Amino acid sequence: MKRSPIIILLFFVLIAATLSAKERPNVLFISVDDMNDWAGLSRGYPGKVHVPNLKRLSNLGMTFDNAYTASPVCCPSRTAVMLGKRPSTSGIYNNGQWWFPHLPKAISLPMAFRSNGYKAIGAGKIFHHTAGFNPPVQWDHFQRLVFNDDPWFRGKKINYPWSKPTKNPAGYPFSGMPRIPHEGDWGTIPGLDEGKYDDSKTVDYVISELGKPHRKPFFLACGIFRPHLPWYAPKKYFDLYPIEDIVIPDVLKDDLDDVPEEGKKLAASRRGDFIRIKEQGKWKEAIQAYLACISFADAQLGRLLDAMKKSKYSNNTIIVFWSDHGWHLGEKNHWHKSTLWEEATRIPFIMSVPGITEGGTDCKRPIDTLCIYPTLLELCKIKPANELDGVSIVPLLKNPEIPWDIPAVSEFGRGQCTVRSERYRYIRYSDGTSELYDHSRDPKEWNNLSGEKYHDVIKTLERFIPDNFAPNAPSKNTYDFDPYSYTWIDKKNGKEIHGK
Ligand SMILES: [Ca+2]
Repeated sequence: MKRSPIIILLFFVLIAATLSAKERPNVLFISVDDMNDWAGLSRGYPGKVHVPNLKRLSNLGMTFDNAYTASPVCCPSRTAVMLGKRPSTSGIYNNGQWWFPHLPKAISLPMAFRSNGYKAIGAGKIFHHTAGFNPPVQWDHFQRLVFNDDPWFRGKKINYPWSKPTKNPAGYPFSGMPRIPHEGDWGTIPGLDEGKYDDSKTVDYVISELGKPHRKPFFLACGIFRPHLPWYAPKKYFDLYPIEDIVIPDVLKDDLDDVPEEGKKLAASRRGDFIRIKEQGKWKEAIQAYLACISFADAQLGRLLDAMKKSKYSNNTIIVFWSDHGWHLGEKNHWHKSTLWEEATRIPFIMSVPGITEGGTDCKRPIDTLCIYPTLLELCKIKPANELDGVSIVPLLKNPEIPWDIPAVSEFGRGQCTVRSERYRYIRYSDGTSELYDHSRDPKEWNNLSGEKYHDVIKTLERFIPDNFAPNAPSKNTYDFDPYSYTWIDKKNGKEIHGK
């Protein structure tokens, strides 16, 4: 029988596609929000934390026990990861700055993958979660975080446990619904099925993509929102943490006495929440809710790992798991993120790379999240099209013990920075004042050593503080933004920037 040339051609196309898919791994990119080092890391929560799926993932790959954020607040942290540029390069220092109209030529991670033969798909919170941070133009498809659903808008039948709902006059652009209070809001939602939570829906979408055939290799991003406030989770996750077992973190009464004024200011920001929580005797309850949300996020990770195992992609998919920054629950008399200390900067970070990482290994070398962009590109054999601030950690993935003299760097606001080596943390505030902690003797960063005696240590660390901090990017009110056409209009000159 004579074969048709078309069939022969199709055969070779199929072989070529199979080969290229084999050569280039897929990426499952999983982020969580505000998850601090209590999530199964050493020196984390002193009590028991239920994160069986984080343990499962760490058994599949390499856990970085000294991983740090690029910036201890959502938008700058995520922008840094997704653009491969530090806040001091991009000028994106806070949650009120849109990156796309400011840097329209920047190549985000999904864009880098797409322009190199990959399909980029995602769901949930990858960039900052409010409107205008996640231009659809970057993705083949993206399912946005389901804001117009529980637990964001719960109707009137829910009793708020201790704070009252407030109205955000802006609301959300898609639903126009008022926003529930952000601070000090936690609990269970009686009658709401676990599958109806926003994070469940994000993960549903990613699981459905793992069940599909893909002709191209994929970059698949799953942005789990928890344990970001509000701390709502199904009851069974609260039940994992009986209130009598909750451990309140160690707080040194005069801890802030040796901290410069700028550090004291950061510690005092949004302290009102902490004061109210303590006044109402809710500290343990708040910790319980935070832990419940960590475990709920962990359960969502478990669903992803199950789906990955069942899929045909499991042998050829890199998994990277990272949190956008940490969170204080009273340490240093602070509640929230937005400081340069260990609590706000240290994060869970795990990578599993088939053929490279050995399952169940730990790496103690300090890294920061700027490594994600160059590492993924290197592993997927993509040459970066623009300059990146971070370094690839492929050498550590191959051998976690190799000498590594690059510290982790985290920035908060223009001109403020911390450098974390395996042993020390150095902090420098915008007015030049500083802190130094020796983690070999002081893991809670209680004793500020900054001074002449440690001149040599400081000199080694301050080399990594950026020489220049880019001016602040324009704030959101520079533009009119239309979420439907995803267009920004510069109010000054009428210039339009399209993100769709
Ligand atoms: Ca202190």
